[in-house]
Amino acid sequence: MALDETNGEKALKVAESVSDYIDAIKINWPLVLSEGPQMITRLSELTDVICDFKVADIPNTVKLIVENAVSRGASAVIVHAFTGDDSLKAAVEAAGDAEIFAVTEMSHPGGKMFTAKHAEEMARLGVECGVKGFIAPATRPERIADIRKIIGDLKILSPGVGAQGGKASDAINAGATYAIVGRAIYGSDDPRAAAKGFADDIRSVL
Ligand code: O7M
Repeated sequence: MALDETNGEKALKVAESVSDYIDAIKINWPLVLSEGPQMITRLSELTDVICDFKVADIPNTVKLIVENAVSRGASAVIVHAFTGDDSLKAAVEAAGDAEIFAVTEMSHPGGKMFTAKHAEEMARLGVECGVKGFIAPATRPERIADIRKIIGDLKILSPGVGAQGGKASDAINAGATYAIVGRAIYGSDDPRAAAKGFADDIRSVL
């Protein structure tokens, strides 16, 4: 679940209510900026936490961000791949036993402008640099399949399900390992029922 709810109390309530239907919580800047990085630690007491900081910087800064996120309880950190091999390797080294996931093509319409053109290249680079998985768009399942051909058994986490129009089972059928769902769960009147709906949809194709 992508927990972009900015009210900390509500975020924790949603997280608790859906914890048995999800594999991990992805935390991004909206919640960290509104409630502080201690949210990473709080949520890590419930389930695995993936810090989606889309880190895009020089190796030293990447290292400092990844180390900090992992020391607060993150099981994984998401980075951009366009920064090149030295920054990607710095992320992997700084993560230690935690995982690094790299973004390939982004799920929104603007993702076609630049990221789509270099997605395969970025996937190849990520494999070479030792990342554990990739982000690929549920809004374009055929692109998940393209990335899957390059990365072998590594993980694919696929955002764009629900609010952006993608379907979790289509993403899984195309080769995704996990679907990332945000607003369609935490913004729902009944987050638990919504999470169950996505889990059922995924199970239907496993
Ligand atoms: O389900 P939503 O649309 O409410 O939320 C989707 C989440 O996935 C949100 O946290 C985005 O920042 C993130 N995301 C995308 O939507 N598209 C991308 O291409 C990449 C990500 C992402 O998670 O990157 C790591």
